[in-house]
Amino acid sequence: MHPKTSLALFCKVVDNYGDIGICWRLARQLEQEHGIAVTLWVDDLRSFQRICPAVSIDSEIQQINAVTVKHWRDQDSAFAAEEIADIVIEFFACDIPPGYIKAMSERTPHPVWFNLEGLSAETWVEGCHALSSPQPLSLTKYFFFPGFTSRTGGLLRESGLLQQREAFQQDPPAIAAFLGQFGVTPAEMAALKISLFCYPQAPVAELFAAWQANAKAITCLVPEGVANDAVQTFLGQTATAGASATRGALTMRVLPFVPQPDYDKLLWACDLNFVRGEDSFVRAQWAGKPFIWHIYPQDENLHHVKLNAFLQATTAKTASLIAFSLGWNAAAKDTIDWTDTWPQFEADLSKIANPSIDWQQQMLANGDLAFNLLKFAGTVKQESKQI
Ligand code: TRH
Repeated sequence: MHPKTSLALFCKVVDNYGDIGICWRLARQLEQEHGIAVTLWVDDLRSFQRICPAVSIDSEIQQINAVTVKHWRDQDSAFAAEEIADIVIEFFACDIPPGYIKAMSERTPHPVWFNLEGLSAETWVEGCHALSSPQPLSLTKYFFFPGFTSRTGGLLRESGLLQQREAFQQDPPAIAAFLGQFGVTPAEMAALKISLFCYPQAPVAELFAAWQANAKAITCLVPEGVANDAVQTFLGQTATAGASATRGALTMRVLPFVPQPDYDKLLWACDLNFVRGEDSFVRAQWAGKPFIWHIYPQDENLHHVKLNAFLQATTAKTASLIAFSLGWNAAAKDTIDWTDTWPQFEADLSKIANPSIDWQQQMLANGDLAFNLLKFAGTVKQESKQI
């Protein structure tokens, strides 16, 4: 019997939950669907615990869903060549420990070494995806880019995800039970359901005012800690999980920050999702519902270039979605009047829902990121045997 392929995934949490969110999703999928022995090195167990309550924040090493999780805190220790995995991934150019790199060079064969990059729809990504970069100690690193075209690594997607989603969306009692556990009432379920996940800079208070004045009832479900100031002002009380208030057409309900698989269900259950960063942005695309993306802000408004690249690439759009997205990300040329912009966008929601299914078909054709990454690692291994 062949020993399992081993893989080490190094994750530094720069900010929030996206870094660990992506690495955890990838680690689980590699183990569950491909039988890889995965070790996930992560420096911030507290952030990890927020999306995965099974994580113990005091453990140096723990097994979660058959993935070995190591608390990454010591950059200086030495490693033996036998400890080095067959495949090594550094997420987002985090510097992996020098001792680990040295042991990589002492291992025969050398592991296949990846830098897994962030997601962008910009066209230069295709030219950089899978490029090799010679490193000291005769090592080679490969750049692996997720993306939206067949010349990129594709998007993270577990096998069976879309079937699970469809089964859930076609099961009203399951949706009612899921939302009911957060106190969402039948009347709130019958309204236009919107999940809200964004950065603090979003013009949330202005949008709440437009929703309050809406012709149709709206239920806004917001995880605890998100848009805290505006939510608190609207509620007139602390925005802790379970708090809710109705003003005009808008009912606001604060949810707990849910475990990662439940966040998918929340996206599947809502009619419109506001998402942010990278991982929730991708999950919203697999949810098959209209969504608005709040992109992670970068210096010199670099994120506006990325936002525009995505808006240009996606087929799931209307003029009102583009106007809304630019306004939401402070990337519009003119000042946005949300009381005008919202009704136009709301009227277009059904038009956006269908193209989003076409967009999904395009993304599906690119294969999923975990599969593409392993396939590429196999090719690299094969080529290095022939040299
Ligand atoms: O949290 P984010 O803003 O994360 C990131 C980081 O800031 C990172 O440094 C940056 O590189 C990246 O954005 C672009 O947003 P994101 O990527 O959507 O990650 C959120 C994760 O949290 C995702 O895995 C879903 C999960 N989540 C839950 O598990 N439960 C919840 O209730 C919510 C709201 C999210």
